[in-house]
Amino acid sequence: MEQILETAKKISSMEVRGAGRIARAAAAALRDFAICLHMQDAGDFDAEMRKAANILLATRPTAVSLSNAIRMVLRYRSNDVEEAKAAIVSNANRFIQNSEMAVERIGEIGSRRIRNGDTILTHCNSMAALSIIEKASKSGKGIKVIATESRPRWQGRLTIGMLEEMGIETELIVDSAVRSAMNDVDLVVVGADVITANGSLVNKIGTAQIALCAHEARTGFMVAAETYKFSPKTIMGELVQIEERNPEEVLPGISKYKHIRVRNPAFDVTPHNYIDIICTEVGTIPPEMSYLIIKEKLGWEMDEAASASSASYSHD
Ligand code: RUB
Repeated sequence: MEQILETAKKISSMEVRGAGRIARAAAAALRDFAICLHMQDAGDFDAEMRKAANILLATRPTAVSLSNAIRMVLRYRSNDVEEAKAAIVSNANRFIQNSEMAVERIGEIGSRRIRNGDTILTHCNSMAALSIIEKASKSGKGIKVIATESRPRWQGRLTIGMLEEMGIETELIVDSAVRSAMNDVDLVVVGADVITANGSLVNKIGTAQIALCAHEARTGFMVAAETYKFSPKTIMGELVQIEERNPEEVLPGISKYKHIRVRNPAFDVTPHNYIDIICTEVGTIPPEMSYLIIKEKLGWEMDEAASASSASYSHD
């Protein structure tokens, strides 16, 4: 279980972060764990895999990519340990490969909506959003990017490092400068931690106020989201849990204050009516079509979504 605990630690400490990367890391950890498990009894093997899955699931409560990846990897039916292992390895490898291809495809599709000369505003550090920006630039469009710092964890600094590598002209702004920058922005492009059944977006804290500003300024708002970022559980009416992180991330040394409480929600909810388009690997969709992605692309049955709502995790 050591590798699982190590991956879990990397995810909860945010050494591995971003919904897509988290999902791929969890899939790889489950695959490697299964390979190393030496057991004869299929029931014992299942129980160990479930235990490992639950450890990974507990790391970041918001990212649905994590639970979707885990369900895809552990989709096997066998009473033979070796067969179960083979299925897990193949599921995990397929998930990782498809996930990487999805980010590429999103870049190709989403970049078509970017025009020569556009200024793009992005928030946090999203591989899917950056894929769109990179593809637009590589296709010869002269674009400029405005990136937010993304307090308290400064993911914007990762973003500007990547944009620097891509050779794209970029301005870094503090999160609270978004409204004053918005008049110069042609399109907002952000990633997603979760897309709900009604098309709302859960993403890095601050995304909702950017969407509000964009809406008020009549600036387009595009979300880049692989289909495994859509949440089947929300079909059953379940609300997305917003991760509250350690207050020390916002105010180091908080214990010296007696009367101060710090809140540190990591994500917020952007209502679907502030989103123009969601760019997925299967095409761009209006947020209202999210329900269909969950039903048709993720292939979740209603009873599966219902059981996922009542249990923290269960495999097929
Ligand atoms: C990251 C974040 C990203 C999404 C999408 O939050 O909100 O916008 O996860 O990222 P954190 P990607 O830094 O807290 O993990 O497109 O890379 O999956």
